[in-house]
Amino acid sequence: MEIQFKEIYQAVLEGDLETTKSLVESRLKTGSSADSILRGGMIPAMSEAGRLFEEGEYFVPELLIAARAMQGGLELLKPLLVAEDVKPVGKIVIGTVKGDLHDIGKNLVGMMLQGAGFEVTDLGSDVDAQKFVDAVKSSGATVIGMSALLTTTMSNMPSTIEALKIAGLRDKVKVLVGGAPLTKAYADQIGADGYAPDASQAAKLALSFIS
Ligand code: B1M
Repeated sequence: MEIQFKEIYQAVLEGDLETTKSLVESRLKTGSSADSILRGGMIPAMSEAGRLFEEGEYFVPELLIAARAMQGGLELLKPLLVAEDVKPVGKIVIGTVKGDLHDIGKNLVGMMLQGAGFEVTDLGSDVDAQKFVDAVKSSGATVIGMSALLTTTMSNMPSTIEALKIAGLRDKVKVLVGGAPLTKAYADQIGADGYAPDASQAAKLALSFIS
């Protein structure tokens, strides 16, 4: 975190949406670039929120409100980031697999990924294999993130990996999986590139894929 963005960092970390938005607006008015606010204050705050979550100091609600403050700030920065031509650190397509409507965890993963600087294409829930592949083609993403909350739907993950192979994309795209019933062993068994037990570690793993 850069000291000049300490207040923004603190506001995001505390999940204070209104303060985040007004501080971001005032920093923009006094000449800070959108990129410097994002990388100097907001991204470090989300990564600290992730660390606190992993250590059991933050729970899902705290992480959600921090992510909501982050989103509020991002909305203000987005048009300027486009104008400043700031490139995302990477592109990722995420979704909950076919037959599965649980999206709270997946949304949290998406927010953490955005917080880490990714351009996220969120396909929502009940996403079939071909839709993942089509989104990779149209977005140019190099990572796919699949979420499943049901033991009956996690078995739909391998079909996306198979569809990537058929489309000739398997060696160009890393596959990240997660969700309550999943394990690292299952991820290995289906040939995924990684498994993350929570949103914070999903963002870390995705970053490691592209570095
Ligand atoms: Co459902 N549901 N549900 N449900 N639901 C569970 C999952 C269940 C465990 C409840 C239970 O029986 N104890 C059970 C599954 C049992 C099983 O398969 N073993 C279950 C069931 C059975 C069902 C229905 C079949 C019930 C019915 O209709 N008979 C039905 C299925 C509908 C369908 O999907 N087709 C159903 C429906 C629903 C609601 C619609 C009512 C609602 C979902 C609303 C929504 O998501 N918009 C719902 C909810 C809320 C739950 C519980 C209560 C909470 C899930 C949740 O949001 N957790 C859940 C019980 C529970 O978990 N205590 C349950 C909070 C969330 C932040 O955690 O999603 O685990 P989670 O995400 C974590 C990690 O897993 C990880 O990071 C997240 C944050 O750190 N993670 C990833 C998740 N995705 C990741 C992806 C990654 C990496 C990490 O990389 C890409």
